[in-house]
Amino acid sequence: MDRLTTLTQHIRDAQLQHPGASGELSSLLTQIGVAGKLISSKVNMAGLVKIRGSAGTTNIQGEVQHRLDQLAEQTIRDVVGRSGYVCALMSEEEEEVIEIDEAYRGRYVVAYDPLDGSSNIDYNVSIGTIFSIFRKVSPGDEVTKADLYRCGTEQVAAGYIIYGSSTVFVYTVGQGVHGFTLDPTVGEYILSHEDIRLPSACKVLSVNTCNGPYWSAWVHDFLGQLLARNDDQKRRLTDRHIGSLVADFHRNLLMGGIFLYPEDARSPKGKLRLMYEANPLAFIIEQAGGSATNGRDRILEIEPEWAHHRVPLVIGNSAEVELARRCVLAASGNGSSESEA
Ligand code: AHM
Ligand code: MG
Repeated sequence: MDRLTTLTQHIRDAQLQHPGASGELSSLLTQIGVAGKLISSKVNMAGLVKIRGSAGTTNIQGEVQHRLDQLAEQTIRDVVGRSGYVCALMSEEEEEVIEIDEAYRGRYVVAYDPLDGSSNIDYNVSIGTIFSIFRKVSPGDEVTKADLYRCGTEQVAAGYIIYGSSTVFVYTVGQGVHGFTLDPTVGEYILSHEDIRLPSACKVLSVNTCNGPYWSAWVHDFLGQLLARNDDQKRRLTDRHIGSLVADFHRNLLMGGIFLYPEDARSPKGKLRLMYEANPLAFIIEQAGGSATNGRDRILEIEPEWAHHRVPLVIGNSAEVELARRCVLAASGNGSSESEA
């Protein structure tokens, strides 16, 4: 019989490779898993108790907050914020950085999107929680800018929990990417996707094509080159787009594919947020053998200006990410995009 591995065991085994480690990061990841279980149960109850619909408020991004967004936010604050392992939280739902009370203060900073895929929340479509973890760098108890606004290369862990047909926790601490499916009958995450590697062929294209009228020329060039791979003999690429980044990313990670949300006339700086959407997924995709760019730079090397810094995002198979970069360069008059990936 195959041996069973729980999330807690897996995190502890990873920690054994760092004998000097305090175990706090392992415990923090476990607590994020607990928050994920609580959010998962609320998501599953959404049609049964009155937690669907708009909360009648908007967040810092001007987006409508759903009641489930707020429940997920409160759950993370209660579980992770009082875990004793974090000194600050940065949430999509909160304009300001949340400094943790002295009594609970620990050594880590967590940036998170409590419930990604807001536009799908009320329609039984997959949504998820995304998180990124940094270690506090400045001495003393005070949380400084140097602790908060860091490049993605400094992340010590990142992951997401997807609430789909099952609930899956995916994480990396820089030793590969691993996925665990929640067994709801016992409330435990069980290893189901060990050492995920991005398939070498890019089979899926995920983009909101209704933004076409607002795109820059390079996006049309890029998509034209991708679509030209299909001919009457063979469909090499197919379109799959959910509209929940976390779900689109998860499917592409397992199938091989490219997701893009480029800058456009409506969102000149891009729509997605660096610290709690692009950075954690970029860490994961690189660990799985892929890449992520804003069209010019590696996502993980972009310096955030603030918690809600937005970036264009192209993420997935490296050859296609590189093709996107060439299209951007060609559009700015610096080379040709033509030698296809
Ligand atoms: P959210 O964090 O408020 O849900 O916003 C981010 C979401 C992503 O999950 C998704 O890729 C994108 O917004 C969809 O945006 P659009 O509706 O413009 O296509
Ligand atoms: Mg989001």
